[in-house]
Amino acid sequence: MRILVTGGAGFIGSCFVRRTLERRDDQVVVLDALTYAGNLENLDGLAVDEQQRLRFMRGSICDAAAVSRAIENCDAVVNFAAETHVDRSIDDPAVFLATNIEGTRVLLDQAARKGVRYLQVSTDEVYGSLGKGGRFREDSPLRPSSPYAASKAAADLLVGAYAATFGADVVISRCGNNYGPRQFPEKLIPLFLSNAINDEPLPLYGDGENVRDWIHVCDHCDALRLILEEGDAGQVYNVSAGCEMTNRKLVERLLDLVQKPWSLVKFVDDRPGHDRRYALDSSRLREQLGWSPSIGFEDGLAETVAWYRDNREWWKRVKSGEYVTYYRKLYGERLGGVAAPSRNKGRQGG
Ligand code: NAD
Ligand code: TDX
Repeated sequence: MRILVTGGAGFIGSCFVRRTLERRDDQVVVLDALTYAGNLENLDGLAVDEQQRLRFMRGSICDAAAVSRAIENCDAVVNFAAETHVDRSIDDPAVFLATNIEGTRVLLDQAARKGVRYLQVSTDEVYGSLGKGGRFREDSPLRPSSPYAASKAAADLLVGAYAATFGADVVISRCGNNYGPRQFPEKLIPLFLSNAINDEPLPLYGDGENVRDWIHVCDHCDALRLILEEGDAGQVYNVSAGCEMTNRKLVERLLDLVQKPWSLVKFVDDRPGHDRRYALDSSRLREQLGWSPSIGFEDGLAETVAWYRDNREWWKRVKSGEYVTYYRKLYGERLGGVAAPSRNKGRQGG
């Protein structure tokens, strides 16, 4: 199988590429714009076999000509390419709408024209926020809270429309929060781990009682492969390992693993529109396609911590650029950094 993997230089996409190339008969074409979140180092060591089964093309999913070149001879498309960080979508929604909606439209046009299967990698955030009880099912209403989530929900609707109107062969996956190696250190786990290792403050939003549904990135990627090959056309599949946790609990575990004190935690203003709880019912995926996760949270988290401990150079390089300026702008002196506008003032341009 030859698969076009868009966003394959990012966190989850690069894991999917790695796992795909473990199958000797598969080939991968990566199309990635290499935004701040894309990193060619994430693909290091791959495709060094004699058959050169990995091809990398730098380009945007919004660029029809680039997509047309990349999709040639491919049997399927898996779309990971997206702007993915909620806080950035609050600061600057425009690029989220461009990449996540228009980019999806460009990909769908070409996948439908070629008649190849298209998998849209979506998220639990499209459903919005849950109270204490219940879990989202695939038919739960879409009530996105952030511009990021709204752009992903819009893309999901577009995918459904291409199936209904043009008979496109599409499937959609909706997964909870991923963790594992090579995640950009703006997301909770890698940000807090890398800060804690450096004895830097950990900015915990609100009361820290928000709940996320965690899954190891490899379990997510295995589910995606199954959905790609065996999912029913037009169907949506929730992907969850059933591991719900408050941010506060998670941070306690992280600090234990790196043996750093709770005093590093600094409570900061809550994220506007911050969803209180996510939890997914993934019985469709488990019962119809026979998927189950294989990595327990304790083991997966310990392995992730070890990866960040052993790969300081990776995250030091990633953190050394624009990232630092961005976070100083958001949190300023509250993190003990340079004086800077507060989070909300910054957002209003003050
Ligand atoms: P990431 O931010 O680590 O990587 C995104 C990748 O997309 C980067 O390599 C970036 O360069 C690339 N990209 C951005 N804009 C592009 C464009 N216009 N054209 C081509 N490439 C572009 O993201 P991730 O965490 O790996 O997420 C991958 C996908 O999975 C996203 O669609 C996201 O919505 C979805 N998802 C993520 C999570 C999670 O917890 N991280 C959970 C559920 C779903
Ligand atoms: O500095 C922080 N402090 C903090 O308290 C950050 C970055 C996050 N948080 C909180 C907000 C969330 O409740 O931690 C939780 C996780 O935050 P993120 O890592 O930003 O992830 P989240 O907003 O839950 O979204 C993630 O999961 C779904 C991914 O970023 C999305 O791409 C994915 O679709």
